[in-house]
Amino acid sequence: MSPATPAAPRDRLRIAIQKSGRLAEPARALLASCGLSWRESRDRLFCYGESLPIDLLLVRDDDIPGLIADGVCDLGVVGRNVLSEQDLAGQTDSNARFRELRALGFGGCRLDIAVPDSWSWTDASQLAGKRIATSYPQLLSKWLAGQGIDAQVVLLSGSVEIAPRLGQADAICDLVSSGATLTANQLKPVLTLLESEAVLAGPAVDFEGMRAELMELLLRRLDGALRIRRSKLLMFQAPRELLPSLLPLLPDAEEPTVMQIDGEERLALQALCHGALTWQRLEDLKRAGARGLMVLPVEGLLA
Ligand code: PRT
Ligand code: ZN
Repeated sequence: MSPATPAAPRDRLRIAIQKSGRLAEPARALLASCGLSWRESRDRLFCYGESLPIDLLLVRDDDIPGLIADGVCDLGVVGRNVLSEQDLAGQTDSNARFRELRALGFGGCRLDIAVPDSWSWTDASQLAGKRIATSYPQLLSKWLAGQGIDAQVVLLSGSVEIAPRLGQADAICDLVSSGATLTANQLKPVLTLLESEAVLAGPAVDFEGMRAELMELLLRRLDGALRIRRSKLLMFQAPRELLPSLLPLLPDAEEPTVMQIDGEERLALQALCHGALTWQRLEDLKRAGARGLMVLPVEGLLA
């Protein structure tokens, strides 16, 4: 991004998202599901909002908090790990510079401390006097201070997981999702410092005028889109007398629509469920007498 990029105009909203990487596609897809569409600039760094005055700036994820702090962008989609680290790094007092407006349900990972498999781990006091390699020095130092542990923070910008094998550190503090990278490097996770996912971030101060209106509209649509993502329409049939044992199995469902079929005794039900409809839940429903179970995606929802 050019350093001369001007501040976001007051009558439009400008959102920074990752140009490429783990959060790039899901961020765009989520914003598109809120009815946003764009015309892309030739250099593929800027997307001009067509359906609404909401533009995108495509950047490296690490630049997003700084762009918000400088007012170049109004909002950003970034991992909580990056936002929290940079929030701590840039604070001149203890006040947060950024606000996490919504958790977005993708890019999930944990910031973990991991130690060599060979350690017999008991508790955090074992880290005292040790060297811990990380790309998250602020979050790690804050955590160590909170625990009263005196350890050395070794700052690395990448390949943190090989630091113990190279003799650069005794333990690491890094992002983990499946855990495969740790296993491949003979490390094991022992503590979680932060549960992370992609978030919509903004400055700690409120917007005014048109930007405030646009943000309200965006958040309203985002809430609807996030709710729909988690929602499924469940359809099944069951004998009427089994209803009292079936309905408690749907605690996250809205009032089901019940239709009579085959005279009085057999019912067809449809319920909008807002939680995960796992195989386990479907099997529980079947055991309780539900038949013809069908789970359908929800494309739109207007209360
Ligand atoms: O180019 P740019 O700077 O924009 O991208 P980047 O390479 O810095 O970021 P990217 O795309 O790798 O990650 C962006 C964000 O995705 C991170 O800031 C996190 O919020 C989130 N995320 C989710 C992850 C992971 N999962 C993840 N597993 N970011 C990194 N990892 C790495 C981790 O650092 C480790 O090396 O994957 C490895 C561990 O993965 P597992 O599955 O083996 O445990
Ligand atoms: Zn990055």
